[in-house]
Amino acid sequence: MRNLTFPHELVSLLKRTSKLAALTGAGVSQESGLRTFRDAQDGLWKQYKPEDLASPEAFARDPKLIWDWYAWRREAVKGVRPNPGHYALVEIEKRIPEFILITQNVDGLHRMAGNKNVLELHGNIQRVRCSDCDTFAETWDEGNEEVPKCEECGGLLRPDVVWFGETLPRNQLEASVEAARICDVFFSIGTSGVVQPASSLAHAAHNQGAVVVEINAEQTTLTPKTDYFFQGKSGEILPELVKAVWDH
Ligand code: BV8
Ligand code: ZN
Repeated sequence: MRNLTFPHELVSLLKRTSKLAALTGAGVSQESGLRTFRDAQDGLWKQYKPEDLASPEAFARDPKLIWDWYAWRREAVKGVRPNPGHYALVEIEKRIPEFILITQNVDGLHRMAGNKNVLELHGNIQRVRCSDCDTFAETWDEGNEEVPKCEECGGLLRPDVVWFGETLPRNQLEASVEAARICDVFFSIGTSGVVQPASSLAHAAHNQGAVVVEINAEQTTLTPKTDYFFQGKSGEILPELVKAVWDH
C-alpha cells in the first residue's frame, strides 16, 4: 500500500475539529465483497436494473420476484464482514466528540464494525416488516412458494428499506440535515452522489461553510465543490488518514 501523505492543514483541522459528519455509500462496502448498488446485479439478477426492482410498483407488480431479490441480497450480506474502511470510521467516532455517521447503505456493516451513532437513511436489509401494518417480523418461512405473510394482519412481508419513490424515515433525515448544517467537516465516502435526498447533504454542508472531504474511486458531481478529494479505495485511504491524524 503506497504511503499516502495528507495535506498538513487537513491533518491539523481533523486534530482539532469537534463536529464531523460522514455520508457513506455502497463504495464503502465494496471491499467487503458487496458489489456497489450500480453494479450489484449478477447471475439471475443481471437482467434487471436495481432501480426497477427497488420500488413499491415493482413489489405490487411481482411481490415474489422482489422478495426473492432481497432474500438473495440478505444471503450475500450474511457472508461479508466490515473492511478496514468501516473500522477506520469506528476509530474516527472514538476520537471526534460530535461525530455522526450517515449511511445510504442497507447492509448494516457500520454497526457491525462498531459505530454507534449511525443514521440509516435507506433502512436495513436485515430487517423485515409488514407492508400493511408495519409490524416487524423476527422470523418468517423463507422456503415456500409465495411471499411470507404478517402474523398480525396477513399482509405481505417486505424488506425494511426505503424504495425509490418512498420517503426516507423522517427522524433519520431530519437528524442528517441538522448534522450537515452544523458540522465543521463533512466527509462523502464511497458514493456516486446520484440518489436524493441523501446526496444533497454534502452540498448543504458546503453551502454553510463546512470543509468537504470526498473519498471515492471516481470523481462525482460533488468533486468540484470539495476542499479535498482523494481518489481511491476507502478501505485503503481511511486507515491511512486515521494513522496520519491520530496514530503517531
Ligand atoms: C424520495 C434502498 C420522494 C433500497 C436505496 C430529487 C432529485 C432527483 C431525484 C429525486 C429527488 N427526489 C426523489 C428522487 C427520486 C429518487 C432518486 O434519487 N433517484 C435517482 C436514481 C436519481 N429518490 C427517491 O426516490 C428517494 N425518495 O426522495 O422520496 C418523495 C418525496 C415526498 C413524498 C413522497 C416521495 C428514495 C431513495 C432511496 C432509494 N433506496 N436503497 C435497496 O437498496 O434495495 S438507494 C440505493 O442507491 C442504495 O441504497 C444506495 O444508497 C444508492 C446507490 O448510491 P451509492 O451508495 O452512491 O452507490 P453507487 O453504486 O451509486 O456508487 C458507489 C460509488 O462508490 C461509486 O462512485 C464508485 O466509484 C465508488 N466506489 C466503488 N468502490 C469503492 C468506491 N469508493 C471508494 N472505495 C471503494 N472501494
Ligand atoms: Zn401486518
